[in-house]
Amino acid sequence: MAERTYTMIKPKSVANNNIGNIVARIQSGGYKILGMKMVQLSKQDAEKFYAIHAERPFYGELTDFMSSGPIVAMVLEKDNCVADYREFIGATNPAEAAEGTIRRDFGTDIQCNAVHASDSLDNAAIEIGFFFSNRELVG
Ligand code: FUP
Repeated sequence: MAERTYTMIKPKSVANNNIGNIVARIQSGGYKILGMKMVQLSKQDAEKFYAIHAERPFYGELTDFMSSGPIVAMVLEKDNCVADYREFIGATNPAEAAEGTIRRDFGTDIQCNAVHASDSLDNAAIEIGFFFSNRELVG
């Protein structure tokens, strides 16, 4: 069944000029891009987006990093999109990510791991709504 997920290219990968490379990977993986924009999160936006991690020791650093420069936000669509895309990008830590995955090839460490991906269908809907209105999505 067709599903949607939310993904974003993190600040370091934008700064390293890897937007095009990562978008090409996503498209060649069969994911249809329904919406895409480049924005810079405020510290407050990043704290809200990652509120689920508020009690984790890395919350401050993670939200500093995620608000340190522009990110590229995207909505993707494919059958079984949420689970397939998590596998496609690889494990959270790029050093543990499978060969040929986006995080393995473009991530540098567990924080700068190239891309975010929603971890469930419910969170995908919340995260898509955080960045996009319906009229910003095609199809
Ligand atoms: P994931 O769903 O694969 O992005 O991974 P998590 O939900 O475990 O972590 C969310 C984000 O927190 C990761 F993208 C990077 C960051 N993180 C750290 O910065 N340090 C850690 O030790 C673990 C995660």
